[in-house]
Amino acid sequence: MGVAAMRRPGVKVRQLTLNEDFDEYGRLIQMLGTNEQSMPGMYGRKYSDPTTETPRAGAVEVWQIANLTGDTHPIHFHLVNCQVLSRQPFDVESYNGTPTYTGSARGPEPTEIGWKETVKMHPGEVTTVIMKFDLAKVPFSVPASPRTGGNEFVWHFHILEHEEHDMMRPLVVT
Ligand SMILES: [Cu+2]
Repeated sequence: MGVAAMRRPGVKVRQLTLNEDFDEYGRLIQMLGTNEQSMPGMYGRKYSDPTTETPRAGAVEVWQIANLTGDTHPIHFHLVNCQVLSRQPFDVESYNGTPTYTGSARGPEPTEIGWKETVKMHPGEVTTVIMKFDLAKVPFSVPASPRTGGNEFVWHFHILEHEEHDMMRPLVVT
């Protein structure tokens, strides 16, 4: 897989975000989101909010994840391994759901060529990854998630403090 696959008809491209806000106690809270506002001026969504990432089983998808926060976040995808296609700087201040790029894209670092479970996403950059959502073949039937009704996994920040508060979203393969 690579950049050519990204342009192939049928490869869904999702625009996603890493977000920072304050919770009701004034504590810093980190959230994942899409490029559609969840509330005026906010893109972050809670883990318990309705699922937005629902790839079809067997589908190849490209996720372009804009980091709107001030930190680098290691983002882990359950079920799939991915490949890093690129990282590209954008203007965080003017982000309105579509990034305005401020420089050219660069490929993965030499140490991260190949399959990745967790990918570093730097502040002020859109990190683009590609992955194929094959369900595991198991010799038994797996019941649907009682919460989402699908094959529910997660994608999340891989440091516990942020993962639990609340940088984790369901990933439901349909
Ligand atoms: Cu994980």
